[in-house]
Amino acid sequence: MAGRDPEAVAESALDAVAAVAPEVRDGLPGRRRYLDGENPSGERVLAADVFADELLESALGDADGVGTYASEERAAPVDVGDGAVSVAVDPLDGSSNLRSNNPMGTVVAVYDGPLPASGRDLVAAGFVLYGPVTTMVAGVGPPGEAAVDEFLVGDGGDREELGALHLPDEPTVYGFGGRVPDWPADFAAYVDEVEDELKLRYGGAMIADVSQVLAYGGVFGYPALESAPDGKLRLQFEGNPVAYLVECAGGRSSTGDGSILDVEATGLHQRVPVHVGNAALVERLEAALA
Ligand code: P6P
Repeated sequence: MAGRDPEAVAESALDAVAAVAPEVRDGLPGRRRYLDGENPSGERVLAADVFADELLESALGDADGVGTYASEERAAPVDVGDGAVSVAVDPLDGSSNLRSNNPMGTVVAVYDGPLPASGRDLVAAGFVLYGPVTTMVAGVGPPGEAAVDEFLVGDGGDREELGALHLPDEPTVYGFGGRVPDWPADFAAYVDEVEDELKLRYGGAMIADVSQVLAYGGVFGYPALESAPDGKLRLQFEGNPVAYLVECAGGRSSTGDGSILDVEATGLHQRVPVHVGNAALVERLEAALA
C-alpha cells in the first residue's frame, strides 16, 4: 500500500520474516550442498541460501507497503509492490556454518526509500538467530533512538517478546574476522590490547557473534584487510543493520573512521569494514587506526 507509515511497514516486514523463520529452519536439513555458480559477492551458494531467499522474497512481497526486495544472493533489487519501503536481506548469514551445525541467521534491514541507501535511511533492522532456540532481535524507529527488543520465535512464526536489549556496561567478549597475517599492523596492535582484556568469541556467522556482543558486551569486527581494504561484509545487508542495532542498544559502530551509518551508499553489494560494540572499545579502535 503506497504511502503507508514506514515504521508500520517495518513492523509488518519483521512479522513476515518471523512468520517464515520456522520454515527456513525446517528447510535447512538436506540443503547443505553447494550449487553451481556464485552470488554477486563471488561467494559459493548453498541450496539453503536460495531456499531461504525465495521464502523471504515471497513473505516480504506480501507485506503491506514493501515496494522493493533486495538480497545478498541477487544482483539487483526486485519490485514486489507499490510501496516506498525497501527491504534488504541476508537470507542466511553464516550459511557455511550449516555443515558444521553452528548458529547462523537471517538479517533484515528496512529502508525508507530506494536502494542502495544510507544507514541513516533505516527505519528498522533485525535478525533471526537459528541457535539452540530461534529468536529475533529487532528495533523500529530512527537510528540511535529505537528500542532493541529480543523475541522468541514460536513454531508458528509468532513473536513473543523476551525483553529489551542494552549493551552491558562491562565488556566481556571480542571476535574479529579475517586472517591475522592479513590484518593491517595498526589493527593488529589494537587486537593485541583487546585480547589481554576480553575473551575470544568468534564463530564465523556475523549475526551470532554480534548476538554475543549484545548479550555480554564487547566488540565484533570484520576489519579492513591488507588484501581487501573494504573488508568482507556488505553495507546494505550486514553493516548497516548491525550498526543500527548496536547503536540503538547503547553501543557504537565504526568503519574505523566514524559510524557505519554515515557511509555513502554507492552500490548494492559494496563492502565496508565493520566494527560494533561498547563505545569505549570502538573509540579505542578509531584512535588506533587514526
Ligand atoms: P570468514 C558469513 O559468510 C559472513 O558474511 C559473516 O556472517 C561472517 O562474519 C563472515 O562472513 C565470516 O567470514 O572469513 O571468517 O569465513
